[in-house]
Amino acid sequence: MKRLSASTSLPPSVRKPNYRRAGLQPGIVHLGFGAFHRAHQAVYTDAALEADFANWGIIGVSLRSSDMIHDLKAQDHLFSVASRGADGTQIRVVGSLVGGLSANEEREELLARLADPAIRIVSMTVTEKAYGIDPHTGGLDRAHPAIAQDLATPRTPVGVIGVIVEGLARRHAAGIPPFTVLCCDNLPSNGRVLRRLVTEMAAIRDTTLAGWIAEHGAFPSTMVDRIVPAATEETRNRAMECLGVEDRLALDTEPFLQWVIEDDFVSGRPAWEAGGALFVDSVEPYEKMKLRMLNGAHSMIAYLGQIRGLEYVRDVMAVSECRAMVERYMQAAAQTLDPVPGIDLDAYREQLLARFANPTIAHKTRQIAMDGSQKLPQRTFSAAVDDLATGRDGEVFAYATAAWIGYLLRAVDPDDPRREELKAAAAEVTKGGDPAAILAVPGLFPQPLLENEGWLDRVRQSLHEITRMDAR
Ligand code: CS2
Repeated sequence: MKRLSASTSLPPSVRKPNYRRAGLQPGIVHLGFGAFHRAHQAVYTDAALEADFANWGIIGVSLRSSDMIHDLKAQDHLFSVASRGADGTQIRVVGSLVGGLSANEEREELLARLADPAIRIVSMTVTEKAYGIDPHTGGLDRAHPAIAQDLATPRTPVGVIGVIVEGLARRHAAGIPPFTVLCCDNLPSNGRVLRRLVTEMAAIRDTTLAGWIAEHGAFPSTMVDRIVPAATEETRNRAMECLGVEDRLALDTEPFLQWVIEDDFVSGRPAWEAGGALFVDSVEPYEKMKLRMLNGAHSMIAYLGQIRGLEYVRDVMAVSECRAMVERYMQAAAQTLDPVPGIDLDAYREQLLARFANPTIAHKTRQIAMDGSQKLPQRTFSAAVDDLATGRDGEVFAYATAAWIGYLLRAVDPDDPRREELKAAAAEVTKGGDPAAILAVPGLFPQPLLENEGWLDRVRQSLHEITRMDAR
């Protein structure tokens, strides 16, 4: 079967890059070339290049497996994104990628690129667990495997922070301005978090380097949103039917997409507003809204789905008592927020409910259920703390917490970087029937929750309910 390439003649219904792609030079290195990046930042950059052509091509980097990079290179860096919703399906072939690197196979090429003055932005989507954040301090976790390795051998880094610091060190040594570091993961104040991790690691190497980064670097915070299920054989087969050629990087996603960015870049940026990106002074209110209302509800749906044997988010939304719980969750989460400029939270909630129920999107509850220890603190526990602080009872957050614990009790091997601790704690809970052992896992639950007997009781009661339901 022929592969998608620059010479493929695509059907007229497929939207193609409408700019001089052959002349496009790289300006961005993106770490974490996965599905989310392809359906989000790559699409926004495609729109920016169409509206205002400049050298902002993206080099996609995989820090772990190299398969997708091989596929990218074999397809002239092209791939398709199908947005599927009530109005049917729209397919777009994205042209904003101009290169691909596998960090394992091409580490030196990657570091040379990061030191190239043409690269002005380094963006990333590497998931929460990759950063090595110490849950107690919010700073660098020196025990995190990649952090430990990159502190020992900083010139051949393997982790995201080590790669950024070595890239910046080379630029500093060569007298080149730093690149802007653009974090696109679901972390609160992600730019601020990144600035701290990068300067902390740099300071361990060389305080002059750290001072230079602190003074001249930029780490804008961003809020990113688009539901992008992991691609399956079915995705690729459907893409083949629509394109007439094979696309191993094809994706299905929803029509909705959103990007809110702090406009703080060292050496310019693409005209992402052409794709609908919103530039603001402070991303925090948007980020909090999305983490608590979307991601928090998403995690609860994932655990309820896993417990009830429901494969997709849409299946959970089709169970009326689950849907009602999700709606209550979103309402309670909204009550913990300050007003978000330009956003009506009721309308936002209604839109989320419709997005989760989208019948054409097959988003696996198993995919969202992973890495709970890295996700729930900012999605659920911080909202519970704020809810209790205003005199409310934190009930839905207790229920969501119990759903996670219920999932841990039945999961044989939860997909989580802290799986060993969680498995040991879950075994204790199974023995004694009280969730205390999970609540005691260090650095997970904020102190105000652990000190609130009423809330802890609610977690216990909900866990009883949930495990009874499980038994049924
Ligand atoms: C999800 C997110 O997997 C998860 O944890 O909650 O990936 C979610 O789909 C995105 O943040 C939506 O923008």
